[in-house]
Amino acid sequence: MSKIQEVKELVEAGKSKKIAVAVQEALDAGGQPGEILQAMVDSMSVVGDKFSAGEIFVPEMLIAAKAMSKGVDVLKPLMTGDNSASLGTCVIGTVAGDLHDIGKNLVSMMIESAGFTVVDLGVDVSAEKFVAAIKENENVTLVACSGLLTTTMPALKEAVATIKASGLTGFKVIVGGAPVTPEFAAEIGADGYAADAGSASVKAKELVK
Ligand code: B1M
Repeated sequence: MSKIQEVKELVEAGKSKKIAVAVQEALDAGGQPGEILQAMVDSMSVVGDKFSAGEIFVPEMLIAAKAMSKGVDVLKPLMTGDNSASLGTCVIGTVAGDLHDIGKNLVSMMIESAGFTVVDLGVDVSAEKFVAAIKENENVTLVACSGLLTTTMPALKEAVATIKASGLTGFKVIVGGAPVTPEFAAEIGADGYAADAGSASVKAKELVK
């Protein structure tokens, strides 16, 4: 079995204690960080499919997520690149009612590497908390809201509406997450949308230029 395949299987099985070593071994065997990350993202899709099929339940999803996060920790220093540019501060969070943070953390990592200072509010972030963070932090040029559940899409809408209605200026709002479409992003008044972490960093730079 290739080292990358091993990483994939360890994430699916939620083996968080073994994952850091396996990711390092995959790197040592010549695997590229992006390729190893993609393997872990693919594993989470498999986990999601198994959950949908009733083959696994929430605890198994949770341990797979923990394993993936530990694997990402090993890759992070290799993926953040040159962040000497200063594009201001990005306030990021997963919206109210939503506890999914892996995608948000990847977006955060890529946005940081694009040259933003990132203030990560975590998960289950209320619209008011986004607004408070924009007020509390200096030079906020970007607000990034993530949502992974169809049931929290209204919370995304509320976050964008509350941020826009706050009267605060000087920043753009980007939204994303699996159920979000460019049409939905436009409909709720977001300034930008991205489908994945890589395109989020490209869009982020575009928005603040
Ligand atoms: Co949940 N979950 N989950 N879950 N979970 C999904 C999302 C689901 C699709 C699984 C399924 O049914 N197949 C489903 C949602 C269905 C729907 O809404 N249509 C689901 C469900 C139903 C639930 C619960 C309701 C289950 C329950 O309790 N019965 C519950 C809800 C809890 C809550 O949030 N209130 C729940 C709970 C959980 C765990 C806590 C156990 C765990 C999350 C742990 C954690 O994140 N720390 C979990 C997990 C792990 C998943 C799956 C398996 C994996 C998510 C993930 O990390 N993917 C997921 C199935 C799946 O995704 N196929 C599933 C990998 C990650 C890299 O991708 O997050 O999509 P993703 O991020 C991408 C893009 O979306 C995008 O870029 C990222 C990187 O490329 N992106 C952005 C994300 N944010 C962005 C922001 C941007 C731009 C792009 O700009 C700001």
